[in-house]
Amino acid sequence: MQRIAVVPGSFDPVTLGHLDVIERAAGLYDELHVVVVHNPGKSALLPIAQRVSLIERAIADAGIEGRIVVASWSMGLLVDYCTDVGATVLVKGVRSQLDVGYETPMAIVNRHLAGVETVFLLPDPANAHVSSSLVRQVSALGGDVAPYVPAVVADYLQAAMTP
Ligand code: COD
Repeated sequence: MQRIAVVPGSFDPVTLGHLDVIERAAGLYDELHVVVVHNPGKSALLPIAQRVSLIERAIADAGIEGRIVVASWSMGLLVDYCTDVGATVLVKGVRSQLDVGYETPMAIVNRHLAGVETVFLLPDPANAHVSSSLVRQVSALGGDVAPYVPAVVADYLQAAMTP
C-alpha cells in the first residue's frame, strides 16, 4: 500500500525552513503532496498560484521534485483534500511551544474528522528562526532575504520590490 502524506501551509512565501521539512518528509513517504492552503487568519502577500509556482521551482532547483505533487486547496477542510488523494498523514514542522500549542488541537480534530494522523518534524536548527512573516517583513523593509528563502523566492521578491 502506498504511503501518501500531505505537507500543508500558507507558504507565503516558501522558506528554507519549509523546504527542509518538505525534503525530509519526501524521504519518509512514497508520495508527498505540498498543499498551499488559504489561511483566513493571515493576510496574504502572494497570490496562491504564485506560491504554488515558487514551490515547484524551489523543489526542482533542490532536485527533490520526484514523487512530490504541489497543489492548492480552498474547498473546505484540509482532511477532505487528504481523503481525495488517499493521504493518511499530515506532516507539519514545529519550531517552538507556540507551534505545538497551535497545531495540537488541529491534529486532534483532523484525526477525529477523518482518521488522518499528524506527524511533527523538528526544524533544522539552522532554520528554526525562519518564518514567512519574518521574510515578508525583511523584504518590505528592503533587507536581504537570501539567507532565509530558496534563490527563486529571493529573486522574485527582489524583482517585486524594485520600482
Ligand atoms: N522550520 C520548520 N517548520 C516550519 C518552519 C521552519 N522554519 N516555518 C514554518 N514551518 C512549518 C509550520 O509550523 C507549519 O507546520 C508549516 O511549516 C506551514 O507554515 P506556514 O506558516 O506556511 O503555514 P500556516 O502556519 O499558516 O498553516 C496554515 C494551515 C492551512 C496549514 C493550517 O492553518 C491548517 O492546517 N489548517 C487546516 C484547515 C482546516 O481544515 N481546519 C479544520 C480542522 S483543524
